[in-house]
Parts: sequence; C-alpha cells; structure tokens
Amino acid sequence: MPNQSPIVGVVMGSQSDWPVMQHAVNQLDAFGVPHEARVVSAHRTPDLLFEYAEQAAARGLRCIIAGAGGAAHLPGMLAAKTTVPVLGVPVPSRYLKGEDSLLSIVQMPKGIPVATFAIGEAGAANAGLFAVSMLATDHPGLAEQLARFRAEQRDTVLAMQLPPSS
Ligand code: RP5
Repeated sequence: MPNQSPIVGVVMGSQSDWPVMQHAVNQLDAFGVPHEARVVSAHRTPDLLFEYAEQAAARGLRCIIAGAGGAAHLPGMLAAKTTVPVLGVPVPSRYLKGEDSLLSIVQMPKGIPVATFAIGEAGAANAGLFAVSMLATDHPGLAEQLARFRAEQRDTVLAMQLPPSS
C-alpha cells in the first residue's frame, strides 16, 4: 500500500500481552498494511487511552485492534471515545484463562459496539485478518492478496494426510 502512515492501530494493555498480540501484527505485516503497535492501559494510563481514541480518526486510523486481559476494559473504553471501529482481542489471563477477558470485552452495552474475537492467538490473528478484510473493500490489491491467502489455506488443508489407522 502506497501510504506508509499507520492505518491500523494495534494497542494492548501491557507489554505482557505482546506474545498474543504480535499475531495480529504478523498478519498486518504479511499483507503490507501500515500499522503501529503501542501499550495503552485502560487502568494504568487512562489519560493516554482517551488521547489515543480522540486522535485516532484524525490520524487516519481506519480501525483499532485492542487486546487486554482480565478486567479487559481497553477495547470498550476506546470504542466509547471514538467511532473508529474497535476489534477486541481477549488475552488469556493467569487465573481465569481469558474467560474473564472475553466476557469483559464482548458484553458491551447496546450502542457502543466492539467486534470481539476468540481468546488468544487465533483471536489476535483473526483480528488482523478482519482488519485486512475491511480495508480490502477499498483496496483491490488487498482483496486479491486475501483471495490468494484463502486459496493457499484451502490447498494446504486439501493436501493433509492422516496416518494410516492401526
Ligand atoms: C491488563 O492486565 C493487560 O492487558 C494484561 O493482560 C493484564 C496484566 O498486565 P500485567 O500485570 O502483566 O502488566 O491490563
């Protein structure tokens, strides 16, 4: 894509979320989507959260992928402060394994939507792919890349061999 300023923001509540959230970034890298990645915490840096959300549209962000764990208020609070679409990724938590994160993100009140993905790496990767899909509606080159990706995935599955049964 010609424009190198970020059009997708990837934010997470802590550096400890990176092993999961890097899977979203990897997808954006794979499709050549300009993006940025930052730590923004709903609870520890609330002022930064507000600033990030308030500036998102003017900075040209087309969507924000937000991952957090536990009392995962980051995606919902971003969505409360911007109309830029927010894609929420529940990060696995230590004690409740991310079910807390999932419920915190998915149970938004009517009127403030967050598109919520699966817990963990698959959710992060799918959030990245979903961002690509949204952008592809305006970028034919991205749509072609996505079609190739799907075809390669299909061919990989069709070529799978199971071991002989004993
Ligand atoms: C959340 O608290 C973060 O998103 C992270 O998943 C969780 C734990 O953060 P750390 O204590 O590891 O910094 O805000």
